[in-house]
Amino acid sequence: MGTTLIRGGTVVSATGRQRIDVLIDGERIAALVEPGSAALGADLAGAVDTVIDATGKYVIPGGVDGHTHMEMPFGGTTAADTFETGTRAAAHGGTTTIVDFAIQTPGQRVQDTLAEWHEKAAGECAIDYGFHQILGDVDAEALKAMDELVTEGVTSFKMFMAYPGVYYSTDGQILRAMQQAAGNGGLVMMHAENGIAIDELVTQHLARGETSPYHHGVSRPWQLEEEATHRAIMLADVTGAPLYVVHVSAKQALAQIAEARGRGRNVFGETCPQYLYLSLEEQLGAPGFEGAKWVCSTPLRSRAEGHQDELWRYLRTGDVTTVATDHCPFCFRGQKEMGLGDFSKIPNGIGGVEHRMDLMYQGVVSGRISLERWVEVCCTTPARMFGMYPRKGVISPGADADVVVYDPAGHTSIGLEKTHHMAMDHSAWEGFEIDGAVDTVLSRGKVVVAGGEYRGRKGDGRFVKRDLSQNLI
Ligand code: DUC
Ligand code: ZN
Ligand code: ZN
Repeated sequence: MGTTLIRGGTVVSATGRQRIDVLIDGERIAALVEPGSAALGADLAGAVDTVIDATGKYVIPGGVDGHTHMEMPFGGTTAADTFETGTRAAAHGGTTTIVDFAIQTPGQRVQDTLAEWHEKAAGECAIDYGFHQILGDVDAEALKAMDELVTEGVTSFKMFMAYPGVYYSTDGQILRAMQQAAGNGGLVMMHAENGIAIDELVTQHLARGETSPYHHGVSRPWQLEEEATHRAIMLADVTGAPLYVVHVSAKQALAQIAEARGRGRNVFGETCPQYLYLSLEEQLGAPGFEGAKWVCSTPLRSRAEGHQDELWRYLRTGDVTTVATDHCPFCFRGQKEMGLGDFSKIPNGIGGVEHRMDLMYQGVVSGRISLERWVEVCCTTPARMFGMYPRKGVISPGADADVVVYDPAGHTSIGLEKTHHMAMDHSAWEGFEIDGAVDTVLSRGKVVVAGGEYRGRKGDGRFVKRDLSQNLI
């Protein structure tokens, strides 16, 4: 692998930007070198093994997507991307670390499910990966397992207030898991929707013959996201545990998070590009069964109600802490089609791991967020939040050399199937024109993508044992 110099670019961090060169030695960043600096020898470029010209381009830390579901079993089928295809697609899009979810369902030992997910991912990934643990059955054994997992680098635990009978936890179970996390330093992640009430609404819509994908959205109204978010915050308050609310889509839920943060609570909100750009009316309400492509939970929200603009505002002002994808791809043919005539049978999920960096860069182009905030919410903060900083999420001596050269003059058109690398027969982002393009991607010092071409290998990616100490930002 040797030494690499990334020369001529502008290094962007969460706190600023600087014209400086990046020297990589093996898998790590060795130094940031002032152009023309004599300190490391006048002709550094001549002394290294590889020179990457980043003139006119941004040099940013590799993206960290803290919420993906490769090969996730859901509603009788399995998410279409394997760890191999999904991480390769992520690399194409400038993401160099994912944190995926091992899933425990009732009757399973937590440790066994984590072992199963390790097996699925080992030797398959193009980029580094970590795991959160989904707790689908919080009992005494599962609580004990939480203590064990935090010592094994799995330091965050997701529970569901939705999906009764599948992943759902009662308030009592949530309270117990939060108490455990308060004791062992783990982070509780919450899918905050009132699933009991939602199931009633789903039954009522179907009984009225309202079976289209649009009704997936209206059966999960924002009130039931706001209510669950508030409840989760109150449970966290009682226990003293920090709380990370995943895939927030309703502006009212974010107002709850902002209010808690205003009271000094350790409550954090994650959103996803789909909630910033897409809507109930335009996508879920597309003609015929087309809207199934965008069935996910929490659902896309009404543009008329102004959720998207409010989410951008919260992102700019800091109450949205991170942007992840909740990448959970299903093909239209054969998978989404399982819900023809009954929206409740459409597997929930949107694929997007490949497009997050590009899509969020559009927020910079349109002036909604700064260049630094882009790096902060997509790279640095997820690394800090999930205990991987300063190995990940920053270009600094000693950090892993996960680096993206991003070309602001590039252009990416997201089209039908084969303009992306995800294992899907459609794209939720079809028709999006992206100003800017990923140019070169390095994962621990190795060029894995250059000029749109994949140069890595499956198995390049390693498990990241996460640390508790940086869990909070
Ligand atoms: N939401 C989704 O859209 N898919 C997977 C699970 C979830 O919570
Ligand atoms: Zn969820
Ligand atoms: Zn998810």
